[in-house]
Amino acid sequence: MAEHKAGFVNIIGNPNVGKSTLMNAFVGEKLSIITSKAQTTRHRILGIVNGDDFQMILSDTPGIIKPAYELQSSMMDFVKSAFEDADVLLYMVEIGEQALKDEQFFEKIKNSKIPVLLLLNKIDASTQEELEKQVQYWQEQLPMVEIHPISALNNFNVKGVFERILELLPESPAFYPKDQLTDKPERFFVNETIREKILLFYKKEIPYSVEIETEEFFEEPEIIRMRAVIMVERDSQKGIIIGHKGSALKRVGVEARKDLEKFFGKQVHLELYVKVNKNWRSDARQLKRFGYNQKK
Ligand SMILES: Nc1nc2c(ncn2[C@@H]2O[C@H](COP(=O)(O)OP(=O)(O)OP(=O)(O)O)[C@@H](O)[C@H]2O)c(=O)[nH]1
Ligand SMILES: [Mg+2]
Repeated sequence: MAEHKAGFVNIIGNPNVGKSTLMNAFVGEKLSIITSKAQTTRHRILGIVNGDDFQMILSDTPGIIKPAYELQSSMMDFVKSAFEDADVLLYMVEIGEQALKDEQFFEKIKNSKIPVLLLLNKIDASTQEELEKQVQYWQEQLPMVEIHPISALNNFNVKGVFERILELLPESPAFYPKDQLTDKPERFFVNETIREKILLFYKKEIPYSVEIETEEFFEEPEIIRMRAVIMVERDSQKGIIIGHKGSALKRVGVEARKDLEKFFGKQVHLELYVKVNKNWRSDARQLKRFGYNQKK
């Protein structure tokens, strides 16, 4: 029988370096939302690439930060879990970056027993000279680690990295059915699409104070009907989300619906409303309900 390879390939790094952009490029679907703001990703999201003789299970994780509240602690628990089950680690940095802000995680990478590929991302925004300097810098920092310059955005050298990961994957049967693309349910992608629009359209603390819950997802032959609640921490934030005569909320709804129609390949009806849920991001019980705090 022909050899079959399968394993977990976990992407970690500082916020905003392009982890989600890379995972989507590998999978060829927009599984993870992407914005120019830090802490766009809050969960660990699997993206599965299947072939006849392999299954590569990528996992996108939140950017590494020092947690200031319970939600962020639980985001870092997702990162820790990504260290525990990886067969290959992809440590992503961007051009110009100087080491991980968190030394504990950096030590873990230094001492990793499993293969680590350092992906030097966003080289499209760099010069040859700067790139060479950066490669040298990282070689000194992490002599045991392979360095791969890439541009996740422009798909430069993404295929090369993919081929290298395939070589490193252990021999193993598949972990998931071969037609499965992710571990997350449909409602998760509804939540995330709405949250992406909120990250894009609102300033400062607002996006970080928001959580989405899709309460209804009902598929009819011609249309999918969805209803989602946008939760904020304070009354003042509710007003900002809704905007003058509801115009801001309407924009979120329109833009999210367009993306969801693309994602599900079907007409979508999306109803949104806003609710105050005081201090949800510091409340362990609520976080658990929203899919965080899984270990606790
Ligand atoms: N120029 C350039 N920009 C990139 C590249 N890859 C990603 N970006 C941009 O970098 C920003 C962050 O990308 P994400 O993929 O959301 O980064 P992330 O590491 O998942 O961020 P968090 O989830 O917040 O930790 C977005 O504006 C991307 O368009 C690249 O190769 N070149
Ligand atoms: Mg991300």
